[in-house]
Amino acid sequence: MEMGNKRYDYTAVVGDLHGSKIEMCEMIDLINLRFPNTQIILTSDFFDRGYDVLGCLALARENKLEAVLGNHDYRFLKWLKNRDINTSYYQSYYSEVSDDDIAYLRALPYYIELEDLIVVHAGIKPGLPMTRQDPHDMMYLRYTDNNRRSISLKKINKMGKTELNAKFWTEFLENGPPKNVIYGHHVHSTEEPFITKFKNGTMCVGIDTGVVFGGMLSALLVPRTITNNGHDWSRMEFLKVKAKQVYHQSDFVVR
Ligand SMILES: [Mn+2]
Repeated sequence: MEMGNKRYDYTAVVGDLHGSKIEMCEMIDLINLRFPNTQIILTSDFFDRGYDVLGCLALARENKLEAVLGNHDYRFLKWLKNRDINTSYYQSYYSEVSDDDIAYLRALPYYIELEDLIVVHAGIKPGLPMTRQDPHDMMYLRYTDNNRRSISLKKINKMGKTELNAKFWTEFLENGPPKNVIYGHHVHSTEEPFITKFKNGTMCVGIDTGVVFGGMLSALLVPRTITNNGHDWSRMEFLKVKAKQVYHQSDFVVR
């Protein structure tokens, strides 16, 4: 989803939404006011848990925001394909979602890659170029064992990370990803984005600070370089909008 030749002054990656429309509006206003001419990229997960899923989706579409497909958005698209399957849960969204919203969702990529950064909803595996990453990993990756079998959060919360020898996907990158990776999907903390730094000078930044769980909506904001061939990472900062309330109770201990 490259936006032609448009030159921006900043890039902002905004974390997972889950229907948190008021906080999303506040964040977009904050970015537009303080950092005009910003390329905004969402880690998405518009769907489930929150109070105004379709409002967030419409806002993203109307503002022509770029976004990567989240697992919850993917689930809705999957449901759309075969509407008669067991769950009527998505029916309420479907009765109100516009064709434009569906077209917007269907056009979302699994990742967005700029000169010196990658935005993905969940994670990536090491040693593979982005074009060869598994879409399922890009939307779902979290903890696995050493054989890369997924371990659910439920199991981790029950038995403990150490006991299960569970490793977060970033722990497999060892020397680091080829470019900085900004991701959502996993709430490491409801206060602060989670930064993992690597030997090669790159980093992974987990930007989902659980707004729907009463945490924050966070955005990573970084200026582009004057020559416009990347970003000035020494000037990276985080913008935060506190959730107005707890919209959904988390089943998991945030760690
Ligand atoms: Mn997710």
